[in-house]
Amino acid sequence: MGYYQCSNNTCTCRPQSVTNLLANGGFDGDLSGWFVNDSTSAKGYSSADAEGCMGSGSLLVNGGRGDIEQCVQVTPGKSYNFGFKYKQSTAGSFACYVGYFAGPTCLSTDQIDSSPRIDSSTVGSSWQTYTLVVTVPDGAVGLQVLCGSAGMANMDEFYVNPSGGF
Ligand SMILES: [Ca+2]
Repeated sequence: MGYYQCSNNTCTCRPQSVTNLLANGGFDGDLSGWFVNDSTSAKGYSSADAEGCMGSGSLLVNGGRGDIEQCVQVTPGKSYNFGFKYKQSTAGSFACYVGYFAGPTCLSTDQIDSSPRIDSSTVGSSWQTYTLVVTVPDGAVGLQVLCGSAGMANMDEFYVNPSGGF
């Protein structure tokens, strides 16, 4: 437990990379930046942080019928690193998709394609790392990260980054 760095009596958690396109990929204090299309009990904020930082937390998913989403603008044909950290006690508690859209705001009617389902059978009390390189299809300028859940999991430090990680 502890902060990433302290100076002049001010302590901060690890900042996300400036090239990470997502807003608030690390859930620093809340779910701002993300569109929550579900109840707060199914997609809520947890103070459990992937790096144990007291100034940050994570997304707590717990079943529900909807999802949590964020849309970023991308370049057709370009590759991006996608990833996040998670922990779950039951396999397949979360399911995420990377979707590609012809419009920059990821309207459902503009969807061109989607990644295969992203989930994991790895369980335990320690944080795990998921990484994937995605290539944006021709004609797509919006990329949406969407996660739903069938069980309970903590998720943190999401990124969509052309040149790095979280
Ligand atoms: Ca965090």
